[in-house]
Amino acid sequence: MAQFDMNDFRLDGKVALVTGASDGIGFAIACGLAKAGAKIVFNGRSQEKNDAAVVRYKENGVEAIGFVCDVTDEKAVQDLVAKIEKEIGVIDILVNNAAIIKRVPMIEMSVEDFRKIIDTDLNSAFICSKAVLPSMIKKGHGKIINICSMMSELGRETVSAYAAAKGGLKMLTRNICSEYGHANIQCNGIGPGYIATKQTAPLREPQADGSRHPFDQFIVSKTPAERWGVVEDLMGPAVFLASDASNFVNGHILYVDGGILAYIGKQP
Ligand code: NAP
Ligand code: GCO
Repeated sequence: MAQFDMNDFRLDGKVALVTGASDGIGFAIACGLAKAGAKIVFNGRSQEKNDAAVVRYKENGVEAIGFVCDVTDEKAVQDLVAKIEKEIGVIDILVNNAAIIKRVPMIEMSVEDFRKIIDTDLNSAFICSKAVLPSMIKKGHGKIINICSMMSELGRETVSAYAAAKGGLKMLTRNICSEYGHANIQCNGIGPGYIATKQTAPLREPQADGSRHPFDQFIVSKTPAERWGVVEDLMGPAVFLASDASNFVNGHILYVDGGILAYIGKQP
């Protein structure tokens, strides 16, 4: 039997594109992949945010290259991928991380907002994956990691579009696996639980009287780990799914949620 090799977790020489990685979960995942040896390319919509991110990457010991590119714009994504392939190399690892959320009751949500969220959180993963797959297939391997959500499994008030997109992203993950597994492409998802980032800041804001936000208390009581996740919690799972150590893991959603999905909730 072949010896188990810890180097299978290494990503030396691999090129990783992490979308929407100027901050938050994408930034942390990119740092994790870089620590494992990958070359990091990221994108965001703002040059200013990208420039600030490059400085923060440097402070974390990571040489990242940032591009302005809107993931909902197919032509811009195709051009970006062609540029990366020409100047840096074929993308070995794609992390579809960019997303937006709008919390509003469904009957008050405009169809324009609903479409924009589906476009950013779901269609973008189709656009980016479609752009990188041909070269991955030619090269004979590839890793696509889709950043899913608790809302890939659960609903809740005010997040209809986001939940629809993240549920769809779970199935896009399984479909990419089904369609391209034969070409040695692994497409998996990471489903973060509730993670302390700007996206969830409004849910953690202290109340006027200084007490904790009710949603903050709700999440801590719903989570067996009894805390919010931090972005660093996503680094190890992302490295695993980007590495050869997970070459027979395909179409899987790895929930990194402190146990939320396993738990019925605190008894009264
Ligand atoms: P975040 O800080 O808002 O990060 C999202 C990033 O996406 C932003 O930095 C934004 O960058 C980028 N982005 C948005 N629209 C874009 C577009 N059209 N083109 C390119 N980039 C775009 O949120 P986060 O909490 O880190 O979330 C990251 C991912 O994890 C998302 O997929 C989110 O749904 C998922 N997630 C988050 C949590 C959580 O609790 N925080 C839990 C589960 C899943 P620019 O503004 O620079 O464009
Ligand atoms: C919300 C949150 C969630 C999280 C995350 C959960 O309003 O319920 O923003 O959707 O961000 O995706 O996994």
